[in-house]
Amino acid sequence: MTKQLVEAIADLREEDALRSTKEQLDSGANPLAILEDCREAMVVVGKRFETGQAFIPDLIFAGEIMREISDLVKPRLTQTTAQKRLGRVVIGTVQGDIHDIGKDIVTFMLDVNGFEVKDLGVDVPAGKFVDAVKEFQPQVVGLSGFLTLAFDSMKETVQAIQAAGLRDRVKIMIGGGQVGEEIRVYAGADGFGKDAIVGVSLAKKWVGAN
Ligand code: B12
Repeated sequence: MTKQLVEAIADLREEDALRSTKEQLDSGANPLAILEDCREAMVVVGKRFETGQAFIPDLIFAGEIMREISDLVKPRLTQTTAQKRLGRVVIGTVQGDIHDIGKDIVTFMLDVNGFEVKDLGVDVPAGKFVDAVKEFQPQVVGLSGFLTLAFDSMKETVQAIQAAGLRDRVKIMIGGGQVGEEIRVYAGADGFGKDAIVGVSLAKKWVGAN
């Protein structure tokens, strides 16, 4: 982890953060390590928000900095990854939740690793996932959510897919913030990913590409 980058993002020093990112990329740093630093910084911002040291505009600004950094990092990832189409994934942030920075990273990583990805966006109702499974015929569904209330939406989405008779056709992975094994069991999903890399590994395993 690069302390300098984590601190620059956490302190909302946009120019310093972007400069540090460019310097690291130019000196051959691992792009994934830079994204991990961003996530670390977001945790710091989140803690400051919890303790009243940061406010909503700060969260928004931190999100913008993170997005700008992702845009710088993405082209470096594309150069090193596969082009083949391994399978189809439907992904979205579940109903009631609009956090999409992590979901967008997962979407991008799946795409550059050879998956065809249909991104349904944010605040996606269960029925919209069901419709997308029918139309797009994915092998994998990815549910993202950061808020505690997203856990119920994830569960409802899995149940809706089951009620539509489609559960046997798809593997479902969840991710975002606090999601772990306990939430996976609660939601009735097949797997969870603590980051985008795990998401890609799960999807590859499920389509038999590992
Ligand atoms: C940026 C941010 C925002 C931005 C979001 C911008 C955007 N476009 O996404 C804005 C300002 C809009 C926002 C709004 C709110 N936020 Co906010 N936000 C954050 C913050 C600071 C960072 C989140 C983030 O982007 N992290 C970086 C990404 C890269 O990490 P990630 O999402 O975890 O994704 C990675 C993995 O989890 C995984 N992954 C993610 N999805 C998936 C999916 C699959 C299938 C897989 C396999 C993997 C996977 O891969 C990703 C990449 O490695 C967090 C604090 C924190 N702890 O991080 C609070 C936080 C999530 N927010 C919080 C809150 C309370 C809110 C608000 C309710 C505030 C309010 N009072 O209005 C609203 C909610 C609006 C809503 N309905 O959703 C709380 C949530 C508390 C809770 N447990 O419910 C947090 C934890 C802050 C806090 N400590 O209080 N927020």
